Amino acid sequence: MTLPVFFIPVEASAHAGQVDLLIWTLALLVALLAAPVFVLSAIYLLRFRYGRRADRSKAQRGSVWLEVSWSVIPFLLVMGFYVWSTKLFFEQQSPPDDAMTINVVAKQWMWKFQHPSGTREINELHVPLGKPIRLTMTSQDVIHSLYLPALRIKQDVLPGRYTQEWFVADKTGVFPLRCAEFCGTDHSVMGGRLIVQTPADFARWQAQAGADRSLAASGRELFDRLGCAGCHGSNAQGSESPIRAPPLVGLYGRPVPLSDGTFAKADDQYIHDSIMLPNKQIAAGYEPRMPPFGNVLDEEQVAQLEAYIRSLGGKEDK
Ligand code: HEC
Ligand SMILES: [Cu+2]
Repeated sequence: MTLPVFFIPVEASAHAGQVDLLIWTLALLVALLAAPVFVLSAIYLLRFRYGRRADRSKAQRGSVWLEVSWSVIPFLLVMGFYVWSTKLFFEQQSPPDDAMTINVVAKQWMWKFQHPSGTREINELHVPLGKPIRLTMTSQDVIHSLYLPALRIKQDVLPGRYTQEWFVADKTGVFPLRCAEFCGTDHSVMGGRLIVQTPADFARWQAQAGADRSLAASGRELFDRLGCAGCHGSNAQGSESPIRAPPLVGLYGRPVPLSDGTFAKADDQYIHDSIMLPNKQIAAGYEPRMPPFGNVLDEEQVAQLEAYIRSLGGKEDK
């Protein structure tokens, strides 16, 4: 429900329409509740002002029913909005399983995007119409926030941690993309464009943008180049020498027993931390002998290694 109001951005997803409907309904309700208060205040202020000879003999002493109703009715209304907005919030937290994952790395002062096909772009994000897209985001330096006004979504992007947001764009076109968290000198120009294309146009763009090597293939190449294979085995099957390291095949999405007796789920965050800060969580039955790669790799490379490890099996990734 886009009202023709100049300061409201266009809606480019069904979610955007739902957010607007919520906000407009809330605004309307507040206006309906506030209007009588202001109007009656003004009338009474004039009518019973000092020195005016109005009839003050029939002053109300209060009414239990009135008081109860103006407490209970707004309470129920507010609870209704609470349920409504919470439902929207949870929908926005849970991307569907068939979502396409695009990795986002924020840094002072640009946005970098990596598609599963391997295509990379800076400050521009091309997506196909009608397909669920999940953005897995992290920062190379300070806190940023990825804001897509046309989709009514905004999420902080933190160093050392993954956050996500997802959407299904339902309108082709070019929409603004912004950083919404003050992040230094050039924060104000840290933005770009979201470009929503029909699936055919998107495929054409991807072909000419040179998707020569998938994210997972780049990860595989890094895996060999960085010597991960030396410990984890050439196909990440695990090895006994020189240092015994766990196999990474089938790791993704699985619960991993840790040396302190607890379990961790091998999600993107776990794999990220296993590479960058290996001593944070030690796999049970192994020595903490893996060197930290936190100073060696940037976030884009970690995303490639993760894509490779995901491709080795475990939970499907599309
Ligand atoms: C010197 C040997 C060595 C090298 C090199 C090495 N690792 Fe490891 N890795 C280990 C050991 C030992 C463990 C188990 C102990 C731990 O959890 O830290 C491990 C654990 C892991 C885990 C967690 C596995 C699980 O089952 O919980 C991942 C993921 C991983 N490594 C990825 C990598 C990647 C990617 C690289 C290359 C950038 C790499 N490793 C390089 C030895 C190594
Ligand atoms: Cu920023």
